[in-house]
Amino acid sequence: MNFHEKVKHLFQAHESLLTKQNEPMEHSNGIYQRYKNPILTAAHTPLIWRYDFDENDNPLLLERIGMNGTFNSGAIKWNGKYVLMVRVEGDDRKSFFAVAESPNGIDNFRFWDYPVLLPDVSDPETNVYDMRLTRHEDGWIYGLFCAERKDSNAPAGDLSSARASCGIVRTKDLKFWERLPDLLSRSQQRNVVLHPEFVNGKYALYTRPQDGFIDAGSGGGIGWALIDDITHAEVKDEKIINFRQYHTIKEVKNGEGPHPIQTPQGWLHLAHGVRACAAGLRYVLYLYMTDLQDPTKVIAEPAGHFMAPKGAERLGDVSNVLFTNGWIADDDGTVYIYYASSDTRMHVATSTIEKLVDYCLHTPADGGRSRTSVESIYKLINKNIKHS
Ligand code: BGC
Ligand code: BMA
Repeated sequence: MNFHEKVKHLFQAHESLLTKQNEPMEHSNGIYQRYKNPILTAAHTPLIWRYDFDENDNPLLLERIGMNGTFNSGAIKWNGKYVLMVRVEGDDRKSFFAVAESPNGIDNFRFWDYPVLLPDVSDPETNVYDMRLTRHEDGWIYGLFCAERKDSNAPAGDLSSARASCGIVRTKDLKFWERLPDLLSRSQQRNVVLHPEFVNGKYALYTRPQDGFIDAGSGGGIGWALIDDITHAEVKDEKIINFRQYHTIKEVKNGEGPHPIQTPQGWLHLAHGVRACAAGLRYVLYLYMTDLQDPTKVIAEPAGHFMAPKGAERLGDVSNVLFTNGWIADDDGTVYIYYASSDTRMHVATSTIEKLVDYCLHTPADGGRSRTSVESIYKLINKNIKHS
């Protein structure tokens, strides 16, 4: 094959991957529907990011810049399209953000030609990831993400200690991004999410205070903080609204996923919970609901996980991880849950607001003990078996 044939071949294969139809999986628990194919993988990234197509400069047609993974995406419905703000990670372990859009939310996702070139702040970060998009009632679309820097206090030779803080950008068109100063906070912050509405006239953030870069330490769970000025955002008072708990799926860490969806019965939240086991950290997704009038008050929380890594999802760069920071609620009540598996690829699952609320309100809560779990099963059996 000559150079031009090889190029043609590459583009044809890429195009057939991008246009591959997705199908629902056969099994569903009724609550949500998984789909067969991942919606975005490293192979979906544009060829023009990776290859130099100038025959003089790249006669062997080698890939020049490798892409390692596409995961942890923010999501928004934009001009009738399902738009993801994808965490793309290169082979160099640097993550960056890139927009991909689909006409139907389940397949045909396609990256825009250029990834996002984030403006810098005065203390430039090393790495960025996990952007949450919020269309706020102030008229801006905000992107909150984790900005990571090497820990300058780490002892010499420790090249892993880092500090996580929350970076903030905003836009009106998803193209031009204005960078605001990072969130000021006493503790490290990853997984910060902007609530879509003002609360008491202030911006409201879901936070996740933690003592160290990896360890939550005294950080009790998902927090809540009101912010006076988003252009100089500072966490002054923070209260924990969703606690970590012994012997649950969120014993070690938890964090808000995308911003909650407003429903007639309350705010519907999607989050991740982490526990430690011999195989490392296990990340699963869970749901909870808070009061419409008082979004800091939890009104329902089913026991256990809503989704956990399954089958091929279990394996990847950081195995045994499901993570989410994006979902889209359509006008007809359909919910598109965009989740990543094992820090490697993106998937979609669909549900409806009605089903997710029903799941939250009618799944037994965690009683905290094996015995209470059996009691929940007894209740159900007794309903099902009519004793005469
Ligand atoms: C990685 C993240 C990870 C974090 C904590 C970062 O360096 O990029 O994916 O969540 O470390 O382990
Ligand atoms: C975290 C997250 C994600 C990642 C997960 C598992 O702390 O912020 O970036 O998916 O770890 O590695």
